Amino acid sequence: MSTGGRGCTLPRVVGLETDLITLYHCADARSFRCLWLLEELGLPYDLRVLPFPPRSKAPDFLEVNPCGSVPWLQDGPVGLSESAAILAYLAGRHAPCDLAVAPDEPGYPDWLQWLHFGEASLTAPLATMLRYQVLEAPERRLPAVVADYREVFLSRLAAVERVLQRSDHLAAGRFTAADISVGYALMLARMMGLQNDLPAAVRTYWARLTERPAYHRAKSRQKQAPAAQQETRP
Ligand SMILES: N[C@@H](CCC(=O)N[C@@H](CS)C(=O)NCC(=O)O)C(=O)O
Repeated sequence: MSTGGRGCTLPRVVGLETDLITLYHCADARSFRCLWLLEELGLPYDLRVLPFPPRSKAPDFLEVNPCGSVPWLQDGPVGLSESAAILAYLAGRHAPCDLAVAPDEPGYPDWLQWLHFGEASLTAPLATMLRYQVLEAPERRLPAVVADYREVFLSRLAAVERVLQRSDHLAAGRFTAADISVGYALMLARMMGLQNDLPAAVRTYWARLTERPAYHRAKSRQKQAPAAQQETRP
């Protein structure tokens, strides 16, 4: 049993502790969430940075993750491909546990909500925008779809703003993996030029998140990959 960190008495699976965690990643893709969390946790890990999109530029990766998407986290026999699930898994299983919120803490429902909101409600519309604004060939780009999903993203951000007007963090009154999940969506939104559309409380929150040393370590770690892997974006 691990006893480090707040409320952390989670059982560990025999065999996992000795295996080096491997994270398959593309620069600034959703797998950045997992990279950031690994840096927050201070765990040793092996980072494999792939060119984007891996399904065409690193086809061998399909043998690891048949979906061809990043992240892919390998921890001994455990393989996971959903970034929010990976955050919950790592934060719950690897001490210190302040980055997770335990089921018996009052902030647990909020933690689950924002952990998943960051991906399902915020990043999904941004990914649609990115596809039809940047990734598709010019003749397949759809400005109307981009405009619609921009509105969807901004309207959903109002829910985040409401929480941040009364709290510095999204759950349990402390920095947790839920902040990483939503924080990544804000990072992507800024990369897509939406920084001036973010509400004031959200901008202040983002500035606070980027003060975290682990965020900067994650940014710098992904740059240490070979130059050939740096040329692409999600
Ligand atoms: N819901 C998944 C989405 C994973 C995903 O779509 N990742 C993108 C990068 S941000 C990707 O790998 N796209 C390339 C592809 O699917 O071929 C998550 O949260 O991890």
